This record gives sequence, structure tokens and C-alpha cells, in this order.
Amino acid sequence: MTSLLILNGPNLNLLGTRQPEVYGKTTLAEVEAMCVDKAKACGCSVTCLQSNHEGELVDTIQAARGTYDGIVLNAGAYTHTSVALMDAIASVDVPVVELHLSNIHAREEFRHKSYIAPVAVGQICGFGPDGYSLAMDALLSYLGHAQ
Ligand code: CA2
Repeated sequence: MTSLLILNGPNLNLLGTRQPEVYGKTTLAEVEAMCVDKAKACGCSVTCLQSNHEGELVDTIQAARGTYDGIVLNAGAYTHTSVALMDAIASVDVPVVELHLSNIHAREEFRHKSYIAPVAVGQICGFGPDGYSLAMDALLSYLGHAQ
């Protein structure tokens, strides 16, 4: 069975509780429940993890090899700073779809730069929580998973 990892980075545990005008009112638990429902509907398995720590995210990406077929990654602010995450993704043979709730290209200039984009299969941003479902579809399609 195709196995996906939904990996969320720093501060995304606060979703739905702060800055609803930017990130909406949906909590991370609700986003993860949507991903589980989506996986059931698609006939794949999904694991959802979140960490505020860059090294833990690196460890998780390294450990994904042989365990997951693909990763949906919202690296949060590390998107714009982390060569370590870029190197981790480049070093494992696991496709990554980069995901952002907000349209990072329509926000502050420092958010336009992504260290993830050059090593990702593609990027989905600006669709709020629906982006996770879109990213799962994109990843499953990339993996040739019959839905
Ligand atoms: O739009 C996204 O998904 C981001 O990855 C979210 C990051 C931001 O640094 C990126 O530029 C774009 C921030 C995540 C912080 O999430 C919060 C959620 C609720 C309240 C406060 C922060």
C-alpha cells in the first residue's frame, strides 16, 4: 500500500489558535484528520508528524527512506532558511511535495525564497488547509498510485 508522510514544521501546532486572519481557523488536529480521511478514500496510508525542531525534521526525512513512498512537507519558516532540510531531502530517494497554507509569493519578500523548492517535486501554496488534500493528490499522481 502506498504510504505517505505529512510533515509539518515549526509553529504549525498553533494552527487555528493564533493569527486566524493569516492561517485560518482550522486546527492542526483537524488538518491531520482530513489527511487521514483523504488517505482512506484514496486507499493509501498516511502518518502525520509535526516538530518545532530543525534537527528532528532532518532526522524524520532521513528515516523516511524505505518507510514512506512520499512526503508532503510544510516546513514553515525553515522553508526560507534551512540548507539542512534541503540537503536532507536531496539525500533521500523519497519525493517531496512542498506545501504552504498561504501564498508565500504574495507575502513578504523573505518568504519568496524557498530552499525546499529546488529539491521538491513541486509546490502547492495559497489554498489553506485544502492544500494538504491537493498535495496528497499530486504526490499520489506522481507516484502512479491508481485512485
Ligand atoms: O503558509 C504556510 O504554510 C507557511 O509555511 C507558514 C509558516 C510561514 O513561516 C511560512 O512562510 C508559510 C508559519 C507557520 C506558523 O503557523 C502559525 C499558525 C498559527 C499561528 C501562528 C503561527
